[in-house]
Order: sequence, then C-alpha cells, then structure tokens
Amino acid sequence: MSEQGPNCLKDHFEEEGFVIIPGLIPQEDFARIEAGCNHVIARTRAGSWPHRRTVGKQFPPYGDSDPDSWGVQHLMHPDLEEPVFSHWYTSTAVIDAVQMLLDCEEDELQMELFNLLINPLSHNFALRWHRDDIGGDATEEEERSALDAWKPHGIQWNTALYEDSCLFVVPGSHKVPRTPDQRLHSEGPNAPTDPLDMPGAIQVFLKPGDSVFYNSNILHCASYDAQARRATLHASMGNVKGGSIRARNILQHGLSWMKEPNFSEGLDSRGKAMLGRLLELYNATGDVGYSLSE
Ligand SMILES: O=C(O)CCC(=O)C(=O)O
Repeated sequence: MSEQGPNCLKDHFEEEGFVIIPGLIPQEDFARIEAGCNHVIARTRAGSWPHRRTVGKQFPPYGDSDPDSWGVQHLMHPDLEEPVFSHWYTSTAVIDAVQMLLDCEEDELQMELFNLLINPLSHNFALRWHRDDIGGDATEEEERSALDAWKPHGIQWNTALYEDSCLFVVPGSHKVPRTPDQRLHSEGPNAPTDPLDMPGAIQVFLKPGDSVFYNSNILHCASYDAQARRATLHASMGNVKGGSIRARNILQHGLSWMKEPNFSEGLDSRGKAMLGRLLELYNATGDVGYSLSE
C-alpha cells in the first residue's frame, strides 16, 4: 500500500486528521478513469450535466448563478454512463484503505458521495476556512461536542489525477475547537484571504495518483487556480456505527437518484450492499437541511 505500514498511516490519520496514500488507482485503470473524467467535465462545461459545483458558491445548494464550475457532482449517476467510477469506488484498493483507516469491517461501510473537483475556467475561486458539518459561528463548547460526536465514523478523500495543491488543512484541528486567532481567520467576509495566514495551516501537495484521506471536520480551505488543470476524485464513505451523525453532511447533496433501481442494477454485490446501508439511513431520515451557509 505504501512505504509506511498500515498502523503508521492510521496513526497519522487519527493524530493529524489527514494522511496521504499513493497508488490507489491501478496503472492499468488510470487511462479509463481519466477518459471518464474528461467526458463528465466536458458535459458539465457544455451545460449538459446540471449537477455541478457552481463558481461563486462554496457549499450546497450550489445553484446555477454562474456558468463556470469547480466540480462535477454524482459521478456514479447512471445517466453519466461511466461505470468506471462505481468500479473504482468499490474496488478492493479503495475499500482496504478505508477499512484500515477507519478500523472497521467491510460490512459496516456505507456508500456516500463521489464527485469530481475541477479547475474553474473564468477566474480563480476559493473556499473559506471551514469544517464541513460544523458552522463557523459554533461556540467553543458546541464545536468541542460536535467534533467529539463526529469522530471517526467516516472519511473523505481526494485522489488527484494531476498535480494538485488546492487544499489547505490545519493538522490536528479535527480534535480541538479553534483558537481565538483561528476563529478570526474562519469567520466572516473580512477573514484574511491568504490561506497560509491561518495559524497552523499547511498546504497539501498531491502527485498524480496520490490520495489525501481526511476527517472532513478538520479545519480546511481550498484555492482554485483557473490556469492549473485539476481533475481530483472527491469521495466519502461512512461507518454505519455512526448512525445518523453523517446524514446531514451526506444527504444535503441530493442523493434521491441513488434510490432508483437502475443505479443499484449497475453495481456489483459489494456496491449493492454498501448502497443498501446508505438507503437505510436515507429512509430513516427526514429533511436534513444544509450544514453550512456562505
Ligand atoms: O477542493 C478541495 O480540495 C476541498 C473541497 C472542500 O473543502 C469541500 O468540498 O468542502
């Protein structure tokens, strides 16, 4: 899996809130995945795929206020006709990595999000410092209890097809509330714009084929250069032991299409079982609202 052993990778993930693992796209599959990405990027930029992350909007609902996009949503959607994405999401390499990092059994894994992050074309764009499922206005106590409840029932990851240095994180911040200084950097329109001004921040550098796995409630932000080609697979998986803790974060992305029989029919038995666990959560959950606002 890597020069570092599994224990070392898991320890790094638990302590720092993120870890980089190379080689999860087998060389023989790279060209097919790249072709799939080219196809869905072209559809999105041409306006024929409506499920996208819209430039100018950081969080769902992404709306349609700008023709430019920084992401393609729902890579496994049957209407995209790219089974290569569900094959990879449920591949043994990916499942083994997630199981190792979450320390769980395969029959505890639930299917979640699988999207693609791309560079905007019209101008640079950035996401402010945030935690994916804890609002920036949470008090210190609210932040502490939300972080405690969240860990470690799921994982998010970015797998880069090309060099990618868009993501910034504050290592260790998945365990502790923001300091007063970090709060200033993550709140409001007057927050400083250079990501590395955030106390404790580092930039994450990925080589082609590298994956960064992270706790999505780590303090993170991203900066998108319209000139730098980006195609980075962006996915998450949960552990059913988390119960409904991940429901809002996942279901806010609009996953009703995953209930359609034609989606399940295209999955292998592992994928069907993982989907079944997600649908149990879906069916047990009412309106989830949204985790964050601009
Ligand atoms: O672009 C990235 O790498 C991070 C995206 C992100 O922070 C988010 O979707 O919340």
